[in-house]
Amino acid sequence: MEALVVIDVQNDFCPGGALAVAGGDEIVPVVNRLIQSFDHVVLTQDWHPAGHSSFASSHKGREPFETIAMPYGPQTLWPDHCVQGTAGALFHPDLAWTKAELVIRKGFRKGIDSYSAFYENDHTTPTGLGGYLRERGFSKLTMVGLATDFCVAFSALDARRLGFDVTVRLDACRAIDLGGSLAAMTDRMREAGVKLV
Ligand code: VGL
Ligand code: ZN
Repeated sequence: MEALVVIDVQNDFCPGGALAVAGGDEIVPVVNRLIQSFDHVVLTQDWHPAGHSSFASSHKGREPFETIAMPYGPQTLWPDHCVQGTAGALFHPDLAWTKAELVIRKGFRKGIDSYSAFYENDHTTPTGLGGYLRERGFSKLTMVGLATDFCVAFSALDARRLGFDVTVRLDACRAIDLGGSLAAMTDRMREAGVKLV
């Protein structure tokens, strides 16, 4: 069984948003066509409390896009984004989300970020998505969304680690590309056996 996993197609990751990904809104019609063509669709939603530890504003003297050491490893700092209950955290208004069978929220613990839809950034705290998909009998995942080199890539790598067959549709993704992150994460995905199409 096969599912489409739509990652973080939210206002703050689209032009005009707090952490805008270039061309982020361009994927919406492409993602909508994929949603139509799949029998099963799952969405993720980046969902941070105000004052989240991944926000540069939570660290005195730090600027967005710097990296700091957190107890669980290096963490890139971001502008405040996808704050729970704000307009920026909502799905893009044109995203055809009604068909989704599950919306999984991530990044809701103040002290740890979660790029991956499967594990928080300590790479050990599960979100529950792996168990959900396995229990429902899904073995094949297609992933799309924002951003290619962060939440999509870490989700795809974890899904491979959990034994799923994973395809990333790059035409339905856009990247942040911070310090070569797109090339680095594309290589890591390919090495892990993610099909990039
Ligand atoms: C994301 C940075 C911070 C993403 C989420 O969805 O790729 N990136 N939070
Ligand atoms: Zn985030």
